[in-house]
Amino acid sequence: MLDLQKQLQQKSSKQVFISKSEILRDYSLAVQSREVSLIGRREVLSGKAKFGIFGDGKEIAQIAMAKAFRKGDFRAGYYRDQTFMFAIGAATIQQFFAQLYAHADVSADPNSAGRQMTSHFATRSLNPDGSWKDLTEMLNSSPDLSPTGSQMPRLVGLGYASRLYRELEELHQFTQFSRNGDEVAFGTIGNASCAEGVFWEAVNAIGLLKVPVVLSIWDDEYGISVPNEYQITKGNISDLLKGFRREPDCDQGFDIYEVKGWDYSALVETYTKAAEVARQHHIPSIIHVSEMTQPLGHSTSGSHERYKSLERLAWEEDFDCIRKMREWVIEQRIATPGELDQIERNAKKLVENTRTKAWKAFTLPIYKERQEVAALVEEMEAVSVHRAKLAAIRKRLTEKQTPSRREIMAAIRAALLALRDEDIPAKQKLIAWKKEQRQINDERYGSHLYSRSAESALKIAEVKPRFSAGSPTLRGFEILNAAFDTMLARDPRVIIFGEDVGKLGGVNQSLAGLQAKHGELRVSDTGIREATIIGQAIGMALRGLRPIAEIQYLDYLLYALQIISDDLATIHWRTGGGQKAPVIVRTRGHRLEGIWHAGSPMAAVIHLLRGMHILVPRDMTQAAGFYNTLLKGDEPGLVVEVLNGYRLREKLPDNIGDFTVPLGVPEILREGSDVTIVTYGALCHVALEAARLLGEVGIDVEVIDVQSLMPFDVHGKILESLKKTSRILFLDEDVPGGGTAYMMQEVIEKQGGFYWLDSEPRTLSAKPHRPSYGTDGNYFSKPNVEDVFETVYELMNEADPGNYPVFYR
Ligand SMILES: Cc1ncc(C[n+]2csc(CCOP(=O)(O)OP(=O)(O)O)c2C)c(N)n1
Repeated sequence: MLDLQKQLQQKSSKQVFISKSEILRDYSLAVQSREVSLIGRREVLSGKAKFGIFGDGKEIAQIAMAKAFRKGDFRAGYYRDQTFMFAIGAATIQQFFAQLYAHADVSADPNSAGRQMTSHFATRSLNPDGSWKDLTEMLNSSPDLSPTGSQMPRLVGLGYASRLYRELEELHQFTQFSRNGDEVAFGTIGNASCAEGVFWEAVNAIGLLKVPVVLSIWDDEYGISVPNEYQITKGNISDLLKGFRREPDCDQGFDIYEVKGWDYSALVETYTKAAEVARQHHIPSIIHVSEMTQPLGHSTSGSHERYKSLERLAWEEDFDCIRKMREWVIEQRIATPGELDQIERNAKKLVENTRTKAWKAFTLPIYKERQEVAALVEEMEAVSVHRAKLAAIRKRLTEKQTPSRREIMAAIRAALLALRDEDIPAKQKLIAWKKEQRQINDERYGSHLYSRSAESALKIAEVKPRFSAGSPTLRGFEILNAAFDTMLARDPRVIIFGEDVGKLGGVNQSLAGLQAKHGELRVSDTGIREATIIGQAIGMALRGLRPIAEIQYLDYLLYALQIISDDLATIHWRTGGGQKAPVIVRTRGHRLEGIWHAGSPMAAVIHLLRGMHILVPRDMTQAAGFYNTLLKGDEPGLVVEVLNGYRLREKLPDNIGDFTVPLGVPEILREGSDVTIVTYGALCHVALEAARLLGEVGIDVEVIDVQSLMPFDVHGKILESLKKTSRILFLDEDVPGGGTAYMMQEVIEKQGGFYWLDSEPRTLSAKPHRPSYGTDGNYFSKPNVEDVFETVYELMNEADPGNYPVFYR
């Protein structure tokens, strides 16, 4: 420990040398970035772009941070970081304007293909075919999101990955992702966002995991209009963070620095020092950058004069970081005022020229599309009896100075409406154009919700489980244990963690003994911190690892749902296929007891997690098969294991580590010809028992286990069943109108099941209240065998009351 202290002291006494030309380059960049903000704001206020949020007032600190950033490092920041992104060369000014205009083309806006609002950055970790690039040769940024503080959970994992890559020898081979775990994760956050719970959860996790993170707090004393005194106890975040401070002779905790946002040389020195310590010793630091300003106000949505005092506004002018740097440069005789004026003039010119280029590139294809449509409408005008109407539509479309695709499409639709009673050849051309462009636009705005790579989970070939005479019969948890053991042995990138996962081996023992066998870093305990358990997994997956993050019970997934929904599920789509995070979230739910151990909020999951696969295996063999499939794929997935399945006995497949269960393929558990029951998870057994009883009264029920809610029945197997039975019941343990309504829409609307129905489609779910405690509470809260029996019986009674008279009410 003393050695470490000595080394650290030597580091901190090191002077950082910056040449004059570098200082002037930095000044020029800061001025350019400010100009980007000013012109960007103008573009929004003049109606060329919809919304603007910029990094004005934060320029100098970000330039300093960029100096410490190395290849392989990662950023997890937020919408203020444009100067940093320019400084490391991971974003250009032209790309910035392209995103401001929402230029939906990945070559113009590589951050988000025009899908994210301005200043939401991301670098491209993937090749166009979805395979990984060499991340150690890149300066990386994970993709930004707008919910304040949401960059924090993944910062934990981005840093933790370095620790794993350094400390696990078996990972040293993955040189495309790490060189000895030397990579630092740089986080940035606004002062007000430090009031978010995830901030504290992440800081605590980073501190105790001892990961190389340099976290900057950009403190301009406000969160939109609300000052620090309403955000932070004592009004000062550094004061509050003192408890996390590392003691001099200790390697636990953070190094905490406070530095002014306008003090160029102190900032450079602080970042250099903090990053070196993090890189070499995996000691994290927090850099509280105070006295920052926001000269253009929070965003284009309002002006700060409404809530800042005149004194504050005057102070912000005096302490503007660029002004301060200018004064310092002159004072140090690095340049004369005249030379700096010239730099400022050049910067203005450069930014304005670049903006013009970005605008032209954005509008050109849209002008071209408008021209094509105008020409087609004109062609129709020549022969149509509705000439006047068409001419008016064309005029409206062409006289707009800045056309949008929305207006082009609306004009086409208006023209087709005008021509509804007239058939002319040019109309067909217009319809064909509309159809083609619809497809292009669906792709332009919606591609990459799921992977398109060779590893897409939907492309993973099915390998059936193999059984032999010697296959033992084990309890469910032992089946899973054998499966996880093989996964860990087969692939060193597989890392499993969660609450009670390590030493105890999981609350259901499915990981028992695996920490002892594979080591503490491969199977590890975490604190009770669901959001950052997921964030840890996201950051690790963004850096090439294959995390399996456990959330102890499905009901507690809600703590992490925001981050899974906002971040994980959208990563691939919101970067236009630029990044992927194949996280496996493992949890368990449904049948246990009481409100918070027996819930089944499946609709919440289904509707919030588009972009992930949602799997609900009915037993542990199916679960193992799903894990194998997901691990061969490159997409995130959620697996909900059935709580009461751990003690049930199943046959262990001989190929436990290799067999796969295909996604989106339901399984017919029982064939029948009268009614189809569509269900999943724990209710499979309930449905089968009800089907047995119904068989006794002459009703032949087909039971289908959906098992993969997303993707849902990709081959239309359920429709085939419905064609046979023409009656259908959707059954689950979610609230009424939850998972059952989702399944009904899939089959009745999407698959066209409506046309094959002889009875109205039915749903049977749990009650709208949460499951009540105890055996009886459960019986009257959730669908049971008798409920299923009666619901199906009613369907048959309606169809044939003579043969199926009601006997129970
Ligand atoms: C979860 C969430 N709540 C509210 C908002 C609306 N919002 C956007 S920025 C902001 C203020 C953030 O202030 P701060 O963290 O200090 O960063 P700054 O914008 O000042 O750089 C708020 C309240 C949001 N984006 N996300």
